[in-house]
Amino acid sequence: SDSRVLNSALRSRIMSAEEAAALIPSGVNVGMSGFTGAGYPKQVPAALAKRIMDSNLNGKKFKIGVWTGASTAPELDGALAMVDGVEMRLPYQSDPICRKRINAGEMEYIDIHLSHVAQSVWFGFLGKLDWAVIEVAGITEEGHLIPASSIGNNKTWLDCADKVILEVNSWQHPALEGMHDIYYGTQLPPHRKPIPLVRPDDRIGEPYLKVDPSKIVAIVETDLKDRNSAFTPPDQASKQIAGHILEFFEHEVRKGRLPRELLPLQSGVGNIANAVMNGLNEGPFDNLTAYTEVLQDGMLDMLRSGKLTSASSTALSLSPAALAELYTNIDDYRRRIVLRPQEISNHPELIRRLGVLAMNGMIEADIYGNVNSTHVMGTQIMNGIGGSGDFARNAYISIFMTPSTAKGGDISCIVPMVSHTDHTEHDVQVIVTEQGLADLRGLSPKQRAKVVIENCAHPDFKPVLKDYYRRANSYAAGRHTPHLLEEALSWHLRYLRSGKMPRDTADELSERV
Ligand code: 0RQ
Repeated sequence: SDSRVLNSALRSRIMSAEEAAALIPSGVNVGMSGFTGAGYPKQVPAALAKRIMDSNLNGKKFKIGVWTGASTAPELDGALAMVDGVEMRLPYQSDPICRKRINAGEMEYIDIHLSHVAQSVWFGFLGKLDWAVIEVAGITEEGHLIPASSIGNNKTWLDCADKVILEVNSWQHPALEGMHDIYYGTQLPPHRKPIPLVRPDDRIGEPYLKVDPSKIVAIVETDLKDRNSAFTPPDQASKQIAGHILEFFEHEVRKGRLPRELLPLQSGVGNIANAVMNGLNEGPFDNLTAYTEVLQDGMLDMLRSGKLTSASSTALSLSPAALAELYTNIDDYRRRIVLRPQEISNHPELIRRLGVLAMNGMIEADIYGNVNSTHVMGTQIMNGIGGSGDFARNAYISIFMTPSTAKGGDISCIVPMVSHTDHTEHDVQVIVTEQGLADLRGLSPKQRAKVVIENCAHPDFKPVLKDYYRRANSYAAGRHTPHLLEEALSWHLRYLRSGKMPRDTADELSERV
């Protein structure tokens, strides 16, 4: 047969998704594969969701803890959230149904730095991991697992779980074999050693995941595609943001603070991040490298054009068209792309050593440079911090970017005080909007405020921000980081009450009366 389960002893454990899902009891923690819409299990979670629904209809609550690499797709997060089957979700999600449940208070969610997840499990900080459900591209004769289109936390899930279910997906291209680098040298304190990676494309591990075969209770054969959506062509604002970043890099090269081939690039999720890669692809820099966690279409374009010589990531977040290109020229890409566990792709030691240039999206920034990446109006989770904190804190230069306004111009993304803080002023060096770029290195809080307002705020909100800052600087109790505490979050309150943030001073003053 054309089964990808080549190990004969394991072949006896092949069963249907329904049979496999029937083995998982309520109340357990399940580590699942998946990072962005890549490499997540596609049949067992859906079969489990059906079982949970039946159980709920019979009046018996059935809930599990769901731990992943990062976000997944409707077949996993959507299906389990739909039937209210998730007690606790971690560490990153972006599914609309899942998000709704969390914001309605119906699902617990812990937002953890992606590099912290694996070690937190090893330390025992998150409780017991009972089960693992992992998608792989195949099982070798020796019983090694060929990883699929993402690695995420799979190594840790396979090592720590008591019981393992594998989905062997024949849609995953067999030529992925050899692209992965699984590092088995991580230790726990006080026995940790330096991780021997000094260049972004170094291979320091093995191409396969290992698992104790006695833990494998089920193998489900599938043939279903990853769901990564296509990117929209860059809009005007994204192009302007990309332009400001390119200009900044050129300036840094001229100043001798960056080499001509820059330093390894990290680029976050979404359309703006993708647009910046498009900009770099047309820009003046050559022989670039990437040390990142998601490899989106823009980076693949740069690998194809030769601008980028190599890329290290934990997941392939490619649109169907880009994936087709990858597989057409897989023999070339397999040598230039390395997929690693997320504890390595996002490792602070390695990000600091390599001097990564971190570029991430944000929801809002305040005038002093604090950044909110996760919570709309301070309380509603969007996705999660993901790897943005791993990179921002340890980068050579950490850049955060956003259009200057959201929701058709009713919201200013530059505010007096962020309504939730993910990245403090100490971890944020550059803020970029379509209006311009604020380089905050070497500036005190008051100096920062002037540059952020002047360079990044939208003209509709600039006068009100300037007025806030002027009054704060005159009346605040302390003049180091001047704030008017009764007014600092009034912009968000105003939006929640009236659907608009204040645009001019008269407007703002009438609100306060
Ligand atoms: O919502 O679609 O409902 O209108 O937020 O905003 O402008 O499309 O931007 O796709 O780049 O996402 C921070 C969410 C930005 C992302 C965030 C609303 C806006 C829209 C999305 P709608 P855009 P992006 C590596 C790094 C954290 C994780 C991270 C993110 C939606 O970048 O999740 O960086 N980052 N990981 O309307 C209210 C504001 C708003 C706002 C935007 N100020 N107020 N709503 N929106 N600004 C990857 C991983 O870790 C896996």
